[in-house]
Amino acid sequence: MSEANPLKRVAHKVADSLQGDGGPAEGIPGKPGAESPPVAEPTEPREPLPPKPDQSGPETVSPTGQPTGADQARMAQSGAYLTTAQGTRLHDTDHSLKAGPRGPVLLQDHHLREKVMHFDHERIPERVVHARGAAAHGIFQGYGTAASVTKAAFLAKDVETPVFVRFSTVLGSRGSADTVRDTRGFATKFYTSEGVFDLVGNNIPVFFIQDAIKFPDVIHAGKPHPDREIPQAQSAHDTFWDFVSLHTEAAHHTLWNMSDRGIPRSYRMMEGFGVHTFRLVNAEGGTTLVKFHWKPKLGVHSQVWEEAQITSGVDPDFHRRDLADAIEAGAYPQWELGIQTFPDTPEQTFEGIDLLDPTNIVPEELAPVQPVGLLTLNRNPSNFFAETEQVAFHVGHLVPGIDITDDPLLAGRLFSYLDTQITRLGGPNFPQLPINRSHAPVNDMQRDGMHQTAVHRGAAPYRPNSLDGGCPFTAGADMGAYVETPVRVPESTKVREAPESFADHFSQPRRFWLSMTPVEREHIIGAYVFELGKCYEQAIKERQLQVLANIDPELCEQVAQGLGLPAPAPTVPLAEVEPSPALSQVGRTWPVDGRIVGIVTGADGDLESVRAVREAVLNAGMVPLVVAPAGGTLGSGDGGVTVQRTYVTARSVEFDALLLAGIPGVGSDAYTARDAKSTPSSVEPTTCDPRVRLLLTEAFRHGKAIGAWAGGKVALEAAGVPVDAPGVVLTDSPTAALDEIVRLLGKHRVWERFATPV
Ligand code: HDE
Repeated sequence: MSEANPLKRVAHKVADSLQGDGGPAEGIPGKPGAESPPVAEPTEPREPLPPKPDQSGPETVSPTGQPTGADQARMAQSGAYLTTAQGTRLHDTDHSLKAGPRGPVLLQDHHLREKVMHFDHERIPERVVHARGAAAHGIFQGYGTAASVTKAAFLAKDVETPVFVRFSTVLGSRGSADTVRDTRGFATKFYTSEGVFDLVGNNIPVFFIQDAIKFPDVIHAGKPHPDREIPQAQSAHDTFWDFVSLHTEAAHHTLWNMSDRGIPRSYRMMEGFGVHTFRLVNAEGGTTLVKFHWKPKLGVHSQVWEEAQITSGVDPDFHRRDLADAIEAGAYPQWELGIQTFPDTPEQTFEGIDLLDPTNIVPEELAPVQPVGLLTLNRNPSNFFAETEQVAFHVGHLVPGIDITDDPLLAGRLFSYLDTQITRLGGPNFPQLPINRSHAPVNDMQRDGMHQTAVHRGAAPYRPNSLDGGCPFTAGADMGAYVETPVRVPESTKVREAPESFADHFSQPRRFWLSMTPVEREHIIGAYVFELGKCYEQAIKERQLQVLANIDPELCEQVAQGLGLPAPAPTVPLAEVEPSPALSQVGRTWPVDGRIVGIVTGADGDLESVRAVREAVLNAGMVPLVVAPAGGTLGSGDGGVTVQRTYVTARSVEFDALLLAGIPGVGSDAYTARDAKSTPSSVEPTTCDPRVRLLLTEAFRHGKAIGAWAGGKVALEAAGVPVDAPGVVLTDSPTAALDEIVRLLGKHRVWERFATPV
């Protein structure tokens, strides 16, 4: 890779931004080791700072029709003097007004009351589902390849549309951990020239239920038990498995959750799916049924279960941090938007698959995903509350060229997303919040209501009128109006029933199971054994085993064995389905950009090789993190290397691969007598610090590549890592080790290391 390679620059920046606790932060005032003096609290008022560009909302025009710049400048915290909410300058905000320094606080302290009153109301209700999330701004660029099936302007060739994307877990509260086993939300707001389009999808292409009327039930079952409010952000409990074993339509989604898809490595490495079938409309009025897909440029990768569990404790913000760090460093994550297209026939089926059933996928081998545009996330939010928390998605935010189908799950969502904002955002005016504002001019005749910020003009907010010159007028389809597709509604009778085709609950999960490689199946079995093993009720475990038997007897047998229960026989004929290799995450090679490589060294480590390998990692577009016994700098002067993690702060889950530079731990100052006491007697304590041994054994168990040279072999042996195991690279030189590590990382994990080989 050449010097000019932007990835190299990016990796350097990531490495710098991940300084962590490692001592001198060059150039950062106030940090030890920096050249400039520590920053003192400013005492003199300065000229008011200009508003930060990223503090203004994404909109170009306010609901009043005024440019919003001035308004935003007022709201941004950019002036020199502290004021009350009414703009009056304050002279003290640290002391309440009292009758003497030791006397009672006076009720007349209007500043105290205003300040505390506002604080008391800072929280809003968290989302009833998808409460925990992280988001980023970006750009979507249309390829123009969808022109024959949709007239949507933002999909036209080279059209650039600003977007805001929020990723989330479903079950956990706002403060829950990122790496729990769960479905992930993948919601995108496109600020198109024709109004806002929201694609509110998940990282799993199917859903638990076929009808929205069951949504409260499935969520009640998945959320913590109502008496003790435990467990948090988990599906491993009785009520969840009670519900899904009684509603066998959930078998497919649940199987995806139990697969590696339920524990993504990073938001940047997840697919996204619109789930429902949508209807696209072209300029001539022709319609096509489609399923939306997001394909990550970095590939689809996951953690392993033990790694995810450790991460939940070590770094509950793992995914949030990963996304923000990557964007801050300029390693912008990218996804291609793709569509699977199907003829819009009255049956709305494709190759026998009911397109209105959201528990179904259509294998990519039958309907290839055709790329229609590129999403790049390139800016972090500047205010979590104003943007990530206040963003309000809605499946009914549609633009001309994109229409809905009669999927009964989608129908319920069309109600729910507007409704929920009334509670969460306090009224009907949430479209006026900066993050939600359309970039197309808004002229909607909606008036008043809680939190109205617009000062509407005109005397006649109704149509038709003669007082406001007849404005506003409605437009035709040829003028960019959204016109519902005139779809024929079948003649029918009012019933509470599902179509017969919705009754097949097992052939689709069976296809997923058959498409998995042996190692992925092993992970799925482990996940079921874990989750059902956490249930107390025997009847629930037995009922779920019956579901598994109907998917695949081998899957059922293995899980039953883990639970110590007999495996039931299938109660339905096993479906004859072809596997879909596209569903497997194993077997392909992906870019290694932004992968984190830990370079572990000891106090007496080989500084030369640390330097060389660090440079080589950067040049490969990855992020090196130097791990040493203590923080600070290794070596001195120009050749000094900053330590980013110490033996105390490093944990294997942060690294995609490890390199051992020298013999970690020998002679280390940090290796104290206290540590020695906890060292198992069978291991010679002077050969390797126990924390390095933990790093190595975990990385090894989790299928991560490990490179070593010179004395590194001693550390591996001390940790009990077999030096001839797959993915353990022992070479003469650091750079040779790295070449092999890059090759291994392209496959994400050393899959051969798991008990069941690929
Ligand atoms: Fe949602 N869902 N959902 N959902 N959903 C919400 O809307 C709902 C479903 C999804 O980052 C809520 O603003 C119903 C499928 C995402 O802000 C709520 C049904 C899919 C997000 C709601 C579903 C999703 C939500 C809660 C069954 C994938 C987070 C807060 C019919 C295609 C959006 C909010 C964000 C959020 C209702 C099923 C995705 C209550 C009734 C299927 C990514 O309105």
